[in-house]
Amino acid sequence: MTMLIQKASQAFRTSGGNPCVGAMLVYNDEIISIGIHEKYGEAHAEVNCIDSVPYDKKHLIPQCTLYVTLEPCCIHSKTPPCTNKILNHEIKHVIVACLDPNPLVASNGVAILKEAGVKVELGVCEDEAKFLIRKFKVNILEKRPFIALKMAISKDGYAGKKDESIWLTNEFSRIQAHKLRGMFEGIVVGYNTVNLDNPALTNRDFYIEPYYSFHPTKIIIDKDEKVNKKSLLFQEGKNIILTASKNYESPNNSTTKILNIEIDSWSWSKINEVLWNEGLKSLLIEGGPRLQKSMISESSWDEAHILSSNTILGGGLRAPTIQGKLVESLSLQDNVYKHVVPFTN
Ligand code: AOF
Ligand code: ZN
Repeated sequence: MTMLIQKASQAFRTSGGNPCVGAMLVYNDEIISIGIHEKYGEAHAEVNCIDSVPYDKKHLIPQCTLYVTLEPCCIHSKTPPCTNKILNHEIKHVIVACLDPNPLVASNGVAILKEAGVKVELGVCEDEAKFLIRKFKVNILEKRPFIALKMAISKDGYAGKKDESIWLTNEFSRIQAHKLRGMFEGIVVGYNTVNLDNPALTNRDFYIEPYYSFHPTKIIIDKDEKVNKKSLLFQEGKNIILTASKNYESPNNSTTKILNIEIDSWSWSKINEVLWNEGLKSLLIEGGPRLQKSMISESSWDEAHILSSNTILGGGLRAPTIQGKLVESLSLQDNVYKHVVPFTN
C-alpha cells in the first residue's frame, strides 16, 4: 500500500480536481498488475489496473486481492463506477486504505461491495492515504484551490532584503523548487517580486515526462498596477493579473488575462474564489514574504515547502513564521527542504 501511495502521488497535478489513487492486484503474494489514476477525466486507478493485467494472467483476477488507496467509486460521473468493474471481474477481496470524502461516494462504495459479498478491509495505511488525497479533499469539500506556500529562508531567518534581489539557496533547492512548479496548476507572486527578481517562473529544472512536464499559470497580484509590464514572465506562458485598478493597461500580449477585484472586496478569500472560477485546483504561493504573510494571516494555507539555506543575511525582510507538522525532510547538500502541514490537519 505504501508503494502504491507513492506511485499514485506522481499524478498530484495531472489528477486535477480528482484524487490521486493507486490500485494493485495481488495473486498469491505476487503483484500481477498496478494502475494509477493518471489524469482528470480519464480512467480510474482500478480500471487501469484491471485492464493492464497481462493476457496470460487474466483468468487469475477473480482469485486476486485488490489493494486500492481510496474507496472504489460507485457513481456514474465522467467514467463508470469502479464498484461495477470490480464486481464484473468477480474480485472477492478488496483492501481499501481510506474512504472517499466525496459526499456522493462516502462509504457507499464500500457498502455496495460488501452487500455483493466482497470481503472489504478498510484502514490499511489510512493516514498516508488521506495525505495522498489532501488536494482533492479541499477541492471537493471547500470548493477552493489547494494552497501551498513555498519559501526560501536564510540561516538567520530572513527571506530577503528590501528592494534587493537576493539568491539564498543552492542548485539542488532550485531543482526541488522547479519540481514543485511541475506539481501545482498556478504559481502566485506579488508585483514586487516580479519587479525585483524578474523571474520566468517556469519549470525548467524538473521537466520530466509525464507528470512534471508542465509550466504553471503565473498569477501576479498587482492591486495598484505597479508591475513592470516588460517583465520576463509576460513573454511566454499563461498569465493572470489580479488587480483592483480600473482600466488596467495589459502587458502587450494575448496570453495575459486581467481579472478585476473591487477594492472593497479585495481579500485572499476573494482571490481564491476568483482563481477557483478560473479552474485552478492548486496554487503555489511563491512570494515575496509580505504577500505570504498577508496570506497566512487572512486565509488558510494547506501546506508549506520550506528551503532553508546556510547563508547568513544579517538583516532584511523576516521570513513568515510557519508552525506545523513535518511530513518530509530532505538534505540538499548545505540546504534543507521541509514539507510542513498545519497542526490542525
Ligand atoms: C476511484 N478510483 O481512481 C478515482 C476515484 O468524474 P469521474 O468519473 O472521474 O469520477 C470522479 C470521482 O470519482 C471523484 O470525485 C472521486 O469521488 C472518485 N475518484 N475513485 O474509485 C479513482 N480517481
Ligand atoms: Zn472509480
